[in-house]
Amino acid sequence: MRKTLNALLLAVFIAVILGISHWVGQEAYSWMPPQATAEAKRVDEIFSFLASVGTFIFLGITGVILYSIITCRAPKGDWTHGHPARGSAKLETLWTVVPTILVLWVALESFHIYEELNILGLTQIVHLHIEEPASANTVHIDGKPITQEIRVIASQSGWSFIYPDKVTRNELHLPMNDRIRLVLNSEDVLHGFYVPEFRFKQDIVPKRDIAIVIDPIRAGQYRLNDSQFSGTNFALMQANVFVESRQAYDQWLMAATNQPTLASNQAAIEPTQQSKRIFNSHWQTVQPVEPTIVNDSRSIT
Ligand SMILES: [Cu+2]
Repeated sequence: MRKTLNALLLAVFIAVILGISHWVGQEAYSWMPPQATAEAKRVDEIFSFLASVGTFIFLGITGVILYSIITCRAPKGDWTHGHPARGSAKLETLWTVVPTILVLWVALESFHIYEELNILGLTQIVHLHIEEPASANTVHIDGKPITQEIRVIASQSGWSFIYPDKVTRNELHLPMNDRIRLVLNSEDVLHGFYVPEFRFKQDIVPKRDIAIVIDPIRAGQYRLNDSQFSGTNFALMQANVFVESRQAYDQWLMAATNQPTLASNQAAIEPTQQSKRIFNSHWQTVQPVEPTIVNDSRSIT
């Protein structure tokens, strides 16, 4: 009778913590910034999965500890040592096999999603000849053609973007529901391309092209940050990112005046401002690079 009761209790306990873990996993989606790319959905799925698994393990262990405290308490005044339960092969096997399976599952699932994210890294990059009709030259990845290639140039401390029309601009505009390849490169030190809503964080290596492929799905304005400590002003190394309809994107590309202008660059402005420092340390700092000239087709070497 006692055994049946325990088995029933265990079954109910497992069902309850499974329910709670699933709920926490669903809640985990709301802990993240909005999903602005199709890739973000995939990343959030694994995050949600890990949140569920973590919750299940936490509740499972806490439940067993509470059950032991309640049911295995020594009677009042009994100060003798408890039975030294060790060397149970069944328990040891269970305790080794289950986590191993879990870790392998998470590893395989993560690798699968990583593969899907098409982070091409330092592999040989076939540059698209954008001006040619899409059907002729675009590289097909899982059936969806890449329609745009935008070069992202990082330098201490500013971003510039080279669009298919070979003009540099200091804002990243992306047509929605198109598959876009961003080719990242740095002019000086290591930088990091990071847009939280895209769930992409990609390091940028000086003088090396690294490509990532993204699929923006949510219109809006976002902020590109530098995820690497690339010098004194790395925190100021930010740029506006716009995901918009194809039509709006084309209009922006067309409308952007070709009047070469100096890009706004907070890092370049700050040293020129009157500093409010209490004392001058006389420490040398890395002078930020000159702001990029944007809307200027001459700047492409
Ligand atoms: Cu940087």
